[in-house]
Amino acid sequence: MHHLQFYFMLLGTKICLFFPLGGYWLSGTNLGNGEFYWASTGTAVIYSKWLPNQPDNAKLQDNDFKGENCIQWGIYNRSENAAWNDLECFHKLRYICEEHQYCS
Ligand SMILES: [Ca+2]
Repeated sequence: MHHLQFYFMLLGTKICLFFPLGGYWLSGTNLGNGEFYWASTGTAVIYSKWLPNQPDNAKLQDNDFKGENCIQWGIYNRSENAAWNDLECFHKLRYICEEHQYCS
């Protein structure tokens, strides 16, 4: 299992008060082949925590009706846990990176 996927399994709890408006970019995308993968490694997204009715690849005027291709992690209802949404990739959001730490 990809480390990032493991972290999100652990983080599937309430993270509400200090969550930034707009949430975070994960490195997940489906650009290119239609299936979601981690752009940082090219590996498939196995674990997911989509909001209800997501991903919806919404084709809106804002995205020239081209749909949504990047995974956003956000909170849409303060009573709900943070979850995923597919969103147009052009938005400027904070992002979460995976860092490898090595023990000596
Ligand atoms: Ca969406």
